Amino acid sequence: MGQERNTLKPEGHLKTIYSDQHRLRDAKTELYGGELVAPFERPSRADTIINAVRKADLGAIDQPEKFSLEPVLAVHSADFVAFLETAWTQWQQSGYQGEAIPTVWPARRMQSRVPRFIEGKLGYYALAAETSICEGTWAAALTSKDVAVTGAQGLLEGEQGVFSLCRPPGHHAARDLYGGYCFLNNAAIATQYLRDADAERVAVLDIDFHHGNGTQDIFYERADVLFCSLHGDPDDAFPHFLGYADETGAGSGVGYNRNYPMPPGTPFAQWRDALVDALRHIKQFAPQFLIVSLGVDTFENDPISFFKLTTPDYLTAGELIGNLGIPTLFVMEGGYDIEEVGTNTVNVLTGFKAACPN
Ligand code: SP5
Ligand code: ZN
Repeated sequence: MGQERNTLKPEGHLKTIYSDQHRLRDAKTELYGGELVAPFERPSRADTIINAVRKADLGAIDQPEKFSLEPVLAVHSADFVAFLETAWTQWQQSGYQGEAIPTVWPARRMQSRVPRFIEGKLGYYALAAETSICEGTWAAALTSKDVAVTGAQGLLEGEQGVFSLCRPPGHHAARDLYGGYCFLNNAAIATQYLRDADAERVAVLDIDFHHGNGTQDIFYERADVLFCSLHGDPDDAFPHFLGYADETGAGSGVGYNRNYPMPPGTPFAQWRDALVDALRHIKQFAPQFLIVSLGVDTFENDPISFFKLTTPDYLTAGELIGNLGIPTLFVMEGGYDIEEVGTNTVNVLTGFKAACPN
């Protein structure tokens, strides 16, 4: 394995989709602990990851193709997309000097109308205030979506494993909500794209430290998409208002949503048991494709999270996923320890590749 670079899908290859357009998302501020700090979700994350991918020689690294808004509008509302597209311009026109941060929300017993003024709009569409909107945010989000859809296209063309190095991440973005560093839900867009192609059933496994509230929300009433998420207990961890174990789906989607919330200090052994259980349900569901929302903020040194996974644990996690033998798209989500984010991410992919050659 390793040095092959031809177009014939050499054994053990795992294609990566990447664009340096992610750098257009370079906010100066994140509201954290009552201060405006440099964002944890920063361009150097993706730079570190792509360097680790190159070093590991996993397979070809391709540019994304450009897709229209059609796959986006299959999971997000048109008014939300129009808001994201113009939010920065509207904010600037209002005369504010800083980055766009919401300050007011449609809280309990208030109205759910979309206000005219940008400050009201921000609160209407935001699920959290830490994610500043700035110049370039929308352009980067669009490219991140292209990276995900190009990866999904790879699965349709017969790839067994593809890594979409998306940035900004996506799993907190719901049908009409942004926040948690996310704008468009790349994993959900890729999932729906596969459904609209020839897949009857698609499973989404979310192993980012945070609950994938956006992805859960988008597919909550559907039996054709199984969503499983391992994450910090929302009692203690962001996004706090979704991700409990009793959220099992609604309507025809009952039984097709599984949450595995875990407490502060959770070690790999406990996390692995949850992963094995989720994988058992995914196997039973027998999907044509698996989407993995891949965050490595479960790492022991992650600055904003509280699980205790170590670098070699990610190899095991990748192997367990690869043992399923299902064509898999890895979509990058979180992971904020800049030192190890590349190695930890590549370890998941390497473990997958070893378990699931070809
Ligand atoms: C994609 C992704 O990983 N998004 C995460 C967004 C989390 N944003 C809010 C973080 C608040 C963290 N508070 C942690 C306190 C630890 N001392
Ligand atoms: Zn996360």
